[in-house]
Amino acid sequence: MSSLTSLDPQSPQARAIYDLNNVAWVIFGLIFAAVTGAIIYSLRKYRWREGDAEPRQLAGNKKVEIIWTAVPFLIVLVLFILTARTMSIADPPAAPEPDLIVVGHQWWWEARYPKTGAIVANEIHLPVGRPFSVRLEATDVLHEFWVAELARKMTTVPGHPNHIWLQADKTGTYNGICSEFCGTQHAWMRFLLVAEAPEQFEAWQQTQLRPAPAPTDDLAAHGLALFQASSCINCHAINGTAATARVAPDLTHIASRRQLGAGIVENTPENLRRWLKDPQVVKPGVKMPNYNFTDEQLAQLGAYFKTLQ
Ligand code: HEC
Ligand SMILES: [Cu+2]
Repeated sequence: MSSLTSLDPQSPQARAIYDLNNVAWVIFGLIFAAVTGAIIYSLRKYRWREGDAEPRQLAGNKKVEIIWTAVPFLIVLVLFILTARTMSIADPPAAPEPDLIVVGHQWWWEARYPKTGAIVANEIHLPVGRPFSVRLEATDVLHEFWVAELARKMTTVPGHPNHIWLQADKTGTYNGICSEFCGTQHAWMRFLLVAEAPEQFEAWQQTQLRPAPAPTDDLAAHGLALFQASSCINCHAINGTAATARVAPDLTHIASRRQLGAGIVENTPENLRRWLKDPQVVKPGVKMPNYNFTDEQLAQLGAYFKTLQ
């Protein structure tokens, strides 16, 4: 499990930003040293001594005025050029067709792979070492998609798609967050970004594309029936059942995911049970109602969700 830092870049895009940051700090350091040095020098050299006459006045000195206008201008110009160059590396124009569409919802992330039709939530996979063109959307309010080790931040705006490039140099799991306050559970609007070998990525995608199998045991069959009879299907989709709504996370392969509730708990049978018993206890404010299920119903739903590998 990796951390959430932009000081450990793991992609060409993130490295370009990191390098710019370092150059900027060197420039700021030199300015700080020069200004502080000049102040200390002047304080010592020109301090008032007994018998000193009034010092020579420089107001309106053309040479000095030109120098202290030109030097800051040049510094800003250098920073501007470096930034523009970084932007061309970190953020080249979007590909004509996105590889991935990520949609911010209060408070979870939907990810669609338009080239295959796979739709997942909160756990985004990506083949290692190749740039992915990502279109960013939102359904409700502003969110901000940020995988600190891999790319810049980018706001997701309802009705106005944005774009970033995502790439990971090394296989592994990277943490992502929503980085713009978006309501009660903004802090738990996290996601995992799993970079894996291309064959593994393809296999994962094929798994995600498979419809849910029909349950084979009684308990799970009751779970599916309960799911379809309750209002779950007004919000959730399970491929291969009557549920096709896109208001909430796709549950077709819920059992294959590592976390629930956009990172708030690990996806264990016990946590899933707690979630279904009362999601408001696990994630206060969450946009899913409490159904007051009985223990028997919770066991049925649990048995069914376990089959959704
Ligand atoms: C009003 C819409 C709505 C209804 C109805 C609803 N849910 Fe949800 N559900 C959500 C939302 C939104 C989330 C994601 C919340 C979050 O992470 O902030 C969610 C999350 C979940 C999760 C966790 C998924 C994940 O990947 O984190 C499960 C499991 C779940 N719902 C099951 C159910 C079941 C079972 C029912 C019916 C008994 C149901 N939901 C009814 C909106 C709904
Ligand atoms: Cu958000």
